[in-house]
Amino acid sequence: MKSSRFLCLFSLLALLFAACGGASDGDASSDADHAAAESDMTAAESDMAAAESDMASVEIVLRPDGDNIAFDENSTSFTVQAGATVNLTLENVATLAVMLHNVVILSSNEDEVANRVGMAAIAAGEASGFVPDDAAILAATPLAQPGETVQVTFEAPSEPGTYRYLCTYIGHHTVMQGTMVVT
Ligand SMILES: [Cu+2]
Repeated sequence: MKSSRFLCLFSLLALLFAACGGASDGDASSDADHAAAESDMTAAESDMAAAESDMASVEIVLRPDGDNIAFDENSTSFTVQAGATVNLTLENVATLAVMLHNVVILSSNEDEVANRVGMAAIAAGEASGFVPDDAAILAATPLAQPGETVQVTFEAPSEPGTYRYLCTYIGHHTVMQGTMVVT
């Protein structure tokens, strides 16, 4: 430490200040810049890979609000990219035997369509899993018993917008709804 200080001081006296401080600092910082640029590039590459895999598929988990006929507060809306592959999971955390649920995703956000599908589901009955044959249905999970987890994979609409989803188990469709936002 002492000797390097001495060397530096000596250089200063010899009017070689630039050579002592400047030049070596310059080398060090250009090495650091180089390393930073390389790590930036690595970060950019991994960001790109992440973006691509986001585009490829997205995991969505929905849950009912305990034993209430409702989605929980984190399950009333989710956002996906247009055209993304959506792996949607419904975790039926209810414990009451009557609390069966599903998730039926519609190609519309209109009350009229939601009501039509909800009513048709009741008519379609248990054999259909309460999923009627309706052109407005984009995707639907099977019916989940209390404690059961069900899943459906579908492609998000290519058109950005807001799409309704609902549980079509008997008596649930008017109150157990949410919206899928496609960006
Ligand atoms: Cu339900």
